[in-house]
Amino acid sequence: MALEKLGKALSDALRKLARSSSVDEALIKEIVRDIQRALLQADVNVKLVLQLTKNIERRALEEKPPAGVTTKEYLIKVVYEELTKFLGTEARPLEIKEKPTVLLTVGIQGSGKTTTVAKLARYLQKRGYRVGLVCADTWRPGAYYQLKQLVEPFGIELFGNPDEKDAVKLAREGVEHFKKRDVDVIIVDSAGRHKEEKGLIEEMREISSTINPHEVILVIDGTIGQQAYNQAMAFKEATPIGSIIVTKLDGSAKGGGALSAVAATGAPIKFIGVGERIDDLEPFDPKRFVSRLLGMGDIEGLLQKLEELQKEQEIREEDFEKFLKGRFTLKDMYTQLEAMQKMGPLKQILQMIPGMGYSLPDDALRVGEEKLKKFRVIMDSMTEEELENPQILNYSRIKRIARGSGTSTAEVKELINQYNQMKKMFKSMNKRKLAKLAKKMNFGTFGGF
Ligand SMILES: Nc1nc2c(ncn2[C@@H]2O[C@H](COP(=O)(O)OP(=O)(O)OP(=O)(O)O)[C@@H](O)[C@H]2O)c(=O)[nH]1
Ligand SMILES: [Mg+2]
Repeated sequence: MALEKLGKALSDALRKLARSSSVDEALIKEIVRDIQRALLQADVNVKLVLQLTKNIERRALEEKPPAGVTTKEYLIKVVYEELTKFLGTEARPLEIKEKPTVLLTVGIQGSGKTTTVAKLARYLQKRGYRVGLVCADTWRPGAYYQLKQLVEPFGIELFGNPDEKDAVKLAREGVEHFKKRDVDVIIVDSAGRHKEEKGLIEEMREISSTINPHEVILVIDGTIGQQAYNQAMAFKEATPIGSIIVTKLDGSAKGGGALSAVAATGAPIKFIGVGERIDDLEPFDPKRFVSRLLGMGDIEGLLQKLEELQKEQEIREEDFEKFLKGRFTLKDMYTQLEAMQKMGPLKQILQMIPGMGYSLPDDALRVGEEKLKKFRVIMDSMTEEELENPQILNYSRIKRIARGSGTSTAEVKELINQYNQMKKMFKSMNKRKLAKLAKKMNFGTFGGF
């Protein structure tokens, strides 16, 4: 696994949190220190570490977990989110849009280009693409045979000429060769002649201008740790079509430093290399990477729970704002009933406010699915005016609506009753109570309360 040591140190910190009986400031500080230590040991840049841990600490101390989530759970989420952000947040998958898509790999000596080219070819082949490889490395003795040996067992086509001395010419010929042969993707492996960025970028420019690749992929050796920042930055500035693969993240103590440094440049990391075998290449997705790194199988479940709660809160927040403005129409009632049918717990939440829960009849908050459907049908037969101002619903209107919706006047009256009941209920909540409720639910302030 990639970054095993870092992962262990981070999950130890979170386990400490999970085991604690209560969460206080001292514990938060201790956990933040553990995380700092773990990251520094993985060669993550000090400034980045401080920024990250400051964010975690601030959020842990300031933010309140939403109703239904424990402080511990919420803290785990904060750590997870900040680490994910630290590594770029969103996955940036490799896209093959055009046929053929030409990819050029570059990287300093020994970074893992040739191995990565073979891995990438295999990765794409497994996904149904026909791949052609071009060995444009005229520098390293046996470069062509190295790549050939790697991909031959998989029947991946390779173009090269061990006797040719001109790398640019070789690259151009290779691309032309495969353009005639109906491949989906052409990957060019370049020479690792350079030990530092400057020469590397010059060579990249030279080859790029001849073959016009769709994407240039910089292969960075993950064992160099935070030094990866300079390479990634120079590369990012040199080409707008650049992406990055960080290799050798298996067993490297400094991999965390390399990954975070590259992410800090904003250059997209598309894959990571996690071993010497041809299948040891993974698409890089910060979210998945972090949850695996933290070794928490159920973190996904926890995140889902939090996400759902957040959605519910958003619905409620809107509703409360509306009620506070004193408007409650039949349409609102319908939305309310629909929402409550899905989420249920409003009554439960209202009960958290002293002196609030007892006055809520269950029926006022929940109706069955069948009834909800019937209400919908009835409301479809009402005019806009009636929906907005239900108090104008006199007997002749009720009769008309019942006829129009194929229901009875009793059913229309039931709908009106339901409406009146709910309206009364919301009216009976005074503003002070609502403000208290809003505070309790961590909604912030409403309309100046
Ligand atoms: N453990 C591990 N080793 C890797 C990984 N990627 C590459 N290597 C090893 O790194 C060494 C160099 O890999 P190459 O693919 O030859 O590197 P290169 O950049 O093509 O080298 P030059 O062409 O000479 O610049 C080889 O021994 C690879 O097996 C990886 O993800 N994990
Ligand atoms: Mg090579």
